[in-house]
Amino acid sequence: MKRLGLIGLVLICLMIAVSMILPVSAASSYLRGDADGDGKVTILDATAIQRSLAALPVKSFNEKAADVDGDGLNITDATWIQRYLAEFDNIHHINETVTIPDPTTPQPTTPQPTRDPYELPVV
Ligand SMILES: [Ca+2]
Ligand SMILES: [Ca+2]
Repeated sequence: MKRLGLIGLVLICLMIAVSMILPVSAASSYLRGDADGDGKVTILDATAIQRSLAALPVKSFNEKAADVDGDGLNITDATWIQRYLAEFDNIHHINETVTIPDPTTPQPTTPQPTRDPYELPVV
C-alpha cells in the first residue's frame, strides 16, 4: 500500500514536470454550426440561433460556431444548418472543427518579393 502511494506521488510529480516543460497552447477550437456547444450539430442549434436572434433565453450559445457563413449572426445561419441537416448542401463546412490559432504564436509569413526601387516598369 505504501509502495502504491509512492508510485502515485512520483507519477503526479512527473505529470507536473512535463506540464511545466511542454508549451501550453492557447489555441481553441469549436465545431462550426454547434451553436449550443453540445458537441454535435442538430436542429437544436438552428433553434438556438433563432432564439438568440429573437432575444429569447438560450441555455448555452457560441456565436462564433453559430455564424456558419462568417457574415455575422443572422437567420441565414439557422437556414444553412437546416439545409445541412436535410443533406441539401454544406458549402460552409458545417460540422467541421475550426481551430482558432493562439494569438501569441507568431504566424508564418510569406516572403515578399523584393523590388529594385530604381527598376523601370515594364511597359
Ligand atoms: Ca449542438
Ligand atoms: Ca452568418
